[in-house]
Amino acid sequence: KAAGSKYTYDDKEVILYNLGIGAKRTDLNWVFENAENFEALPTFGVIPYFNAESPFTFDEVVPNFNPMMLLHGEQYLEIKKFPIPTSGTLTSYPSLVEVADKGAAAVVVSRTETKDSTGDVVFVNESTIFIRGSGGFGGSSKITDRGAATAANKPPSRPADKVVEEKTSEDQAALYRLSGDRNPLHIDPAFSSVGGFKDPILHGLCFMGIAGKHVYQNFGKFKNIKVRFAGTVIPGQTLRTEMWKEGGKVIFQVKVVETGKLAIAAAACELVGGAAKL
Ligand code: HDC
Repeated sequence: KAAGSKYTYDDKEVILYNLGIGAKRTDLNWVFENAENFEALPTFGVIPYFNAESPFTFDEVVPNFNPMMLLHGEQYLEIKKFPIPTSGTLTSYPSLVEVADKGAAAVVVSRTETKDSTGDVVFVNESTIFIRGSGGFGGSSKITDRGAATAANKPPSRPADKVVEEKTSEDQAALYRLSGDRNPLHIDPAFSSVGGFKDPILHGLCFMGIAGKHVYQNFGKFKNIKVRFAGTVIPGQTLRTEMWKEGGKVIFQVKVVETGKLAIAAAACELVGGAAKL
C-alpha cells in the first residue's frame, strides 16, 4: 500500500519485546524505562514490519495455501539508523520480491522498508516464508542473490570464538506472541498438530532475537542480521549460540542442546564499524 502501515509504540512495546526474547528483570537497560541506557534490543527492527499490512495474500501467490503448513524459512534485518527509537511512529512499506518452487514446498520472499517521520529508512526486512505442500506449480526453484540477505555464512572449521547457552522459558512463545505474531502455531496444540507438531513451536523471530542478543552482548552493535531457520524449537528447550568473528562479520549458528539439532544455520551479523570486542 503506497500509504504504508503505521506502527506507533512506546517503552511498553520495547520492554515486552525485550522480555519476549529473554531479557531478565535484572537487565535494567532492557526492562526499565528509566534506566540510563534504556534501549530496544537490535532485532526489535522486525516488529514494525511484522505488524504491517501485507499488500498480497499467500492465497494469491501460491497454490494450495494452507496456513497450518506455513513456516518461517529465513530472515534478513538491516538497521540503517541508530539509535533505534524507543518510542514513536514508524511507517512500513512491504512488497513481494519473488516466489520460488521447491517441489514439495513454495518459498515466498518479501521486502519491507520501515521509515521514521523524517522519511529516513530505519529498518529493511527481507523475509522468506516456506510453505509446505504449495510447490510443484512449475516455477523456478532459484532464489535471487541478494548479497548479505542470502549469504551462505559457512562457519569456519576452528572451534567457535564465543558460545552462549540460554534456556528458553516454557512460556516464551506465549509472551513473544504479544509483540504481534498471533499465529496459532505457537500457542494452540490443535493447530500445531495439524501442521505436524505435537507441541506448539517457538516463533522463528523469537529465537533469531535470542541469538541476536547473544551476538550483541559479545560483539556490540551490528548493522544487519541474516538467519536461516534450519529446525524447530519447542519453548523450554535450551539454545546454544556458537559465534565466530571473521573480520567485521560474526558468523553464527544455533543448536538445540537437548537434541543436538541445528535451529539456525547460514547466519551472520555485520558489525557496525567492524570494530568489536572479543
Ligand atoms: O528447515 C526445515 C525446518 O523445519 N525449519 C525450521 C522452521 C521453523 O521452525 N521456523 C520458525 C517457526 S515458524 C514461524 O515462526 C512462523 C511465523 O509465525 C511466521 C509468520 C509469517 C507470516 C507472514 C505474514 C506476512 C524446513 C521444513 C523449512 C525445510 O526442510 P526440508 O523440507 O527438509 O527442506 P530441504 O529438503 O532441506 O530443502 C528443500 C529446498 O528448500 C530450501 N530450504 C530449506 N530450508 C529452508 C529453505 N529455504 C528457505 N528457508 C529454509 N529454512 C533448500 O535450500 C532446498 O532448495 P533447493 O532444492 O533449491 O536447494
